[in-house]
Amino acid sequence: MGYMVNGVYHVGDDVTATLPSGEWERSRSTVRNWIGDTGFPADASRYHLFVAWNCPWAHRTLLTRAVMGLDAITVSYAKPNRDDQGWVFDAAGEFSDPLLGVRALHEVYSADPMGYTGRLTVPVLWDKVQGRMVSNESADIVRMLGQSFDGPDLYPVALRGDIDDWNALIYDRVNNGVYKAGFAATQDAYETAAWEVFATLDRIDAHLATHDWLAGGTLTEADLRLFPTLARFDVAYHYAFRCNLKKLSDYAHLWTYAKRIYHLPRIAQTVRFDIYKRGYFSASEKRNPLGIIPIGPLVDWDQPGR
Ligand SMILES: N[C@@H](CCC(=O)N[C@@H](CS)C(=O)NCC(=O)O)C(=O)O
Repeated sequence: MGYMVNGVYHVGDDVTATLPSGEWERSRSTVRNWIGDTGFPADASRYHLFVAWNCPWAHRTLLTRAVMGLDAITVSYAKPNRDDQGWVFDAAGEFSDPLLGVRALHEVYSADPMGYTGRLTVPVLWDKVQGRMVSNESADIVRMLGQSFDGPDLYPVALRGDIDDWNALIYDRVNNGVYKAGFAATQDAYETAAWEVFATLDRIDAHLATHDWLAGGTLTEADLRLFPTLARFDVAYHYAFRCNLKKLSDYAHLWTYAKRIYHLPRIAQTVRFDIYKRGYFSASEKRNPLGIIPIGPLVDWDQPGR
């Protein structure tokens, strides 16, 4: 793992992500261009995504690409396990980079003329024509892919207030909440985060008792932002991040809802349960020193949710 200063890669950790209280904090994205801005026209074929299957933030961009039918946006998938070079690629095969042929994500960041400084995160949306990054903020990528191209409206004007409220709650208490539990450095920080995860899942489950979707009567960005955490919950977070009060499959409505999304056209092809396990149970000094991957649980996503 490493970081970059003015386009130069350094091995190691520049900033500790853990606060004195033992809480864990996610770093902020800094490349925030937008499709539709000068120089970034809405032509899907000029863009490329660098992702990792296991990363939930990358997953939401893959989900948006799938739902919007944006196959013209090409994709490179990094290997599930990071090393001292960060996210890396093979020379060939499913974890190679067919676009630039890089062996590490930091080469993508250093190929950007801006001289990037910061952490080397996926996803990255890349402009093949200018040879530069459009954005490394998945929330922006989801919004701009959804809004810049023809397809279903994932952020309808009438539902924006509702969607914004769900997004804020779900980001803090669910998407990032599981990481706050999993990366907590003290008992208190872990318990606070884990209880919040389950209180929020309880609340969402209650909503879904009488609604098919989070906002309005249709699939929106809010659903696509919740789904990556649900897909990883039982196979990874339940055990690897100690979010083990309940499983997703114990929730009557949330589980049906997760399967409803999974069985929509093109969604299942964005999901790789095998890789989630490899990623979240990779060897980590603090969380899984021997890197042993558990055999279970068996989760049956095949029965469609109603
Ligand atoms: N704000 C970013 C966060 C993305 C993120 O944290 N990605 C993780 C993988 S799940 C990463 O690449 N981490 C590498 C690092 O921090 O060095 C986004 O949502 O796009």
